[in-house]
This record gives sequence, C-alpha cells and structure tokens, in this order.
Amino acid sequence: GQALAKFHAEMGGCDSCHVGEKIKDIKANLTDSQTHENAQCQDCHGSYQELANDELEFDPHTSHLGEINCTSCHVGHSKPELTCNRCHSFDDMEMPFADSKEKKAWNGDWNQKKIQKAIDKGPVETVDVIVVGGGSAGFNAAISAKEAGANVVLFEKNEYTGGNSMLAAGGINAVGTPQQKAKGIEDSVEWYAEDAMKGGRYQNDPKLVQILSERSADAVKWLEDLGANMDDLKRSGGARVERTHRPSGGHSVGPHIIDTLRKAAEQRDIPVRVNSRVEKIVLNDDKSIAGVVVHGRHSGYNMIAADSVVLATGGYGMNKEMIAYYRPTFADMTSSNNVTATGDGITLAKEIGASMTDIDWVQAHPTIGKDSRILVSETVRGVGAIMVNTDGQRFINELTTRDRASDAILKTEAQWAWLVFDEQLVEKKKMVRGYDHLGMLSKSDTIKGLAEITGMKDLVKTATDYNQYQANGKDDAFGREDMPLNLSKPPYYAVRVQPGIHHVMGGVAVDTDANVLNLQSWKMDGLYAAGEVTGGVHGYNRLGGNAIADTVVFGRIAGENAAKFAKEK
Ligand code: FAD
Ligand code: MEZ
Repeated sequence: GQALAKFHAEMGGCDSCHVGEKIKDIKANLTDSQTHENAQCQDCHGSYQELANDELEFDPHTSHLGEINCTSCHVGHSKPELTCNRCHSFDDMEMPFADSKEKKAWNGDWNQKKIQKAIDKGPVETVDVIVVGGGSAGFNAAISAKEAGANVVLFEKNEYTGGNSMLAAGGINAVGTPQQKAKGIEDSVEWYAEDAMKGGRYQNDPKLVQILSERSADAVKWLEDLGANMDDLKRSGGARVERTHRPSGGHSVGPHIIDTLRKAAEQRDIPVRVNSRVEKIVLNDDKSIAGVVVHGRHSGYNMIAADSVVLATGGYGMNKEMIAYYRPTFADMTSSNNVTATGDGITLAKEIGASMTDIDWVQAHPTIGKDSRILVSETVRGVGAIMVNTDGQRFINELTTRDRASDAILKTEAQWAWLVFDEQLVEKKKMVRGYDHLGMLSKSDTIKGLAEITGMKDLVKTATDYNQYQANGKDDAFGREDMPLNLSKPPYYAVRVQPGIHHVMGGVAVDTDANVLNLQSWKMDGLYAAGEVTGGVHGYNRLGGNAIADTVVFGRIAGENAAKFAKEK
C-alpha cells in the first residue's frame, strides 16, 4: 500500500510531494484538499490535458468527473484505487501501483466524543456563511452568498465536488427562455407549475413550485452568465412542451454545470475544501447557529464558527439503511446515485430539531442499465426511443411520469425492458455513444436482425405499427403525444433497462426563503437548505429536469438569505 509513496520518496525525498521533509512539518502543512500535493503531481506529470491519451479505450484523465484531484485515485500511503469503479467495472484499466479495485467512499467515522472535543476547544476559524456540500445547490448557494458580500466557505466530504449533480444527464427545466422563444415553443409559468404539481400527484408545496417555475428562466440565464451553454432543448416525461435545457450537441448537463460552477467559485476565491465532512451543526444556547464541526480527512475534528449554514448535502439514494427504513420496497434495487448520496443532511438537521417533509418518498427511475448503476437518460425516450418488453411489445406511453413507467416495467414478467432506437437518434444524442462505448447496446442493420439477436419476437410488428402512428401523428396504442423520430435509419439499437433508486423527493422542511423549519414549523434562525436534501418541491414524484432547476433556484435563494442573515446579525 505504501508503494507509490516509497517510489516518490526514493526519487526525490518526501518533499517531492509534500511541504517539508520531517513528518511533523509535513503534517502541519498538509491540507484536507491536499492542494500542494496535487499541484506537485501535475507539475511533474503534466496537466489533465497533457495526460489525455486517445489510444486508451477508457481514459480516466478525460472522464466526466472533470479535473478532479489526482489524489482521488493516486493515493500515496495506502493502495491507489480507481474511483471510476464505484459505478463502473473497468477491471482491465491499469494504474501504477494499484489493482484497480473499487474505491470505497470516505465517510469518516462520525465520532461523538471527538465532535464534542472540537466544540469544547472552540472555533479554529470564523466565517459568515458555511455551505455544506459541493453539488449544484451548494455551489449556487456559495457563489450567491459571496456575491451578496459574505465571507463563505464550502465543505465537501468527497475527494472531489459534484455529488449527484455531476451525473445529471438530461437537463434543466425552464420556462420563457430565449431558447424556447427561438424554437417557437409556447409555454407559461402556470403550465410549468401545473405539470410539476400533476407529476407530483398534487402533493408538492404549491408555494415552492410557484417559485421554482417563476425563477427557472433566470436560473438558466445565471448559469449562462457563469459560462454555461444551455442551447439545446427537449421534452421530458410529464412535461407538456419542450422545456428541458441542456448543452448543445447532446452532451450531459451535469458535468458541464459542475465544471462551470467549479470555475466560477475559483474565480471568486471561494474556498472549496474537499475531504471535509461536516458532522455536527452547533447551536448557541439561544438556538441560533454557532457553526459546524468538520471532520477533515487529514486535519481531524475542528469547529468552524459562522452565523449561517446552508445544508446542500443531497439525497440518501445510496444509504442502504435509510432506504430500507424509509422505502423498504426499494431495498434491493440498484441506484443511479453517486456514492456521496448518504443522507448526512437529514441526520445533521434532525439532530438539532429540524422538521422533515415527505421523507419516505423515493423515486425509481425506469431506465437504469440492467444489472448496472448507469442511468440511461430519460432524454433517450424524449428524443424518440420506444420502450418494449422482452417480447418486443410496447406496454406504456414512453413519456409518462417515472413512477408510472417504473411500475409498468415491474409489472412485466421479466421486470426489465428494452429501449429501441435507430441511427437518427444516435446522431442527435451524443450521450448514446457513451452507452455504446460501455458495451451496453445491441446493434443490427435491420429491425429483424435486432429482433433475432435480442429475442424480441414481436419487434418487427411493433416497429411497423409505431412508424405508422408516427407518420399519422397519433399513437393509437398508448397515446404518446410526442413522437419526434420513427425507426427507419440503420443501424438499429437496443439497450436493456430496469428501474432503480434515483431521487429522494422528501427531506428537510423549508419555507420559500429556503429557511429550515423546526418541528413547530418556525424558522430556524440562520439555517438554510436547498436541493435534494429538502422536501416539498417535487411532491410524490419529481419530473425530469426539475431537480437541477430546484438546485439552482433554491441554492441561490439559500445563499442570498444566508448572507443577508449573517450581515444583519
Ligand atoms: P448533490 O449534487 O448530490 O451534492 C451534494 C454534495 O454534498 C455531495 O457532493 C456530497 O458529497 C456532499 N455532502 C454530503 N454530505 C456531506 C457532509 N456531511 N459534509 C460535506 N459534504 C457533504 N436532475 C435533473 O433535473 N436533470 C437531470 O438531467 C438529472 N439527471 C440525473 C442523473 C443521475 C444519474 C442522477 C443520480 C440524478 C439526476 N438528476 C437530474 C437529479 C439531480 O442531479 C440531483 O437531484 C441534484 O443534482 C442534487 O443536487 P444537490 O446539490 O442537492 O446534491
Ligand atoms: O431529472 C432527471 O433525473 C433526468 C432528466 C434524468 C434523466 O433521465 O436524464
């Protein structure tokens, strides 16, 4: 496990990686983000662009994770492990000094004695606003708080930021954007809100939905002003028009947004500290916020003082115990989520008396690659794919809401389904090439050939019927309203899909200012929350594209109000 460190020490001494030669000095200079060590890696080995290697089948240095810390995989004093294998299984990928096993997430040990010791010791640092979590909600909150004049710090427990946000594939919903106008799409704030409420079975908080809808266009503009491209537009399940915005060229939205937000935070000198898990929100005797206790991977337990805290820790879709407790019927399901989605924010907020709303509402996404953790984006259906059972028969309107689509798949005999599409779709949607690259697609030059290799005996008839419905503009079988593509251009493709845990709709209760509410529904002074850690916005079932909108709209509101609260205190 020490091989990488030993090799470097023999080559140039400990100070080829660290600041200092003696252990005492090294420890004193080591930050949780290992900023110096990572700069040293790139100094000797080159930047990510320089390390990119076209000849590799899968190149970890050009992955969707972006330019994360080198030490995320190349750990010196324990065995290097491939972070990619948390979701994939690149067993053949070779990394020096490693055996490429799945890397375990660092979750700290949440040690109450050490937490109390840090509180007793008193704060080692004081800021105005602490943001907990480096996904879209956290970054948007931190940037907004900084722009409102606050001294802000963001803590991220993982080795790199991004959370579930960086996995977002489809897009962000917004109404009234120039993109919609350019395509002549008629839409309204009322329609957006109505669709979200209907999709959520009218269990959403209408006040939160109204804000989401009203501020959605501004959310897209804000991202664009920070440097994002949101020029592509398509329709998601449960939406009556095209309102899901995404980068042009059909690229995934999450990595692009996270890359944009990482850069924006850096440009604004916002300290983003990775490997730093917040394990306690500390209150003063009058119940106002005193700060947090952070468990740094290298620095240990320390209290940081602040007047406001924004919880942006995401959902609990990867916490098996929470799923088994809150949503037992999903206990054995796969999950599309990042390993970071462990529900820490729920624990932190509950501990200090916050109220929860709809905490047991968890969404299954109908199309996760069978026997995998790879999401096959809803936009594949949105752009034109059909969904069929193992015999090749359609069984539902492909653009229905996720809860209904998932239920329908689970009612088929096999409990999994195929998505079928043709080359027209691949040309429109570059993301699909990624599924091909990962070996997930079956392919043939004819529909008959595809039917034969996949065993879908009725596929030829299904495709003929569907092409007829598409030509007539009327789906006589299932009433699908939007049929942008037929099945006519070879090659033809199929991918196996099954429902899996995707999103937690419930969470910490908040008001329209993103202020966390206590058990009596009073505001908890100085405590804000945004994104998947909160409940109320999406009701019983979230519509595709509404989570990223939620993180931007309410992340900004939380950041602005946290800064305002700290300033006025
Ligand atoms: P996250 O992005 O999950 O970020 C939370 C961060 O907090 C994580 O980095 C985590 O490590 C950190 N954290 C947690 N606990 C602590 C702690 N104690 N201390 C410090 N840090 C902590 N939604 C859409 O609208 N459109 C899409 O196209 C879309 N596609 C998706 C695809 C996939 C595969 C998945 C999984 C989700 C998708 N979603 C999509 C949903 C959406 O991505 C998430 O709901 C949203 O990004 C959550 O953002 P967040 O900032 O609230 O949380
Ligand atoms: O909002 C989502 O979760 C989404 C659009 C996911 C996807 O299938 O791409």
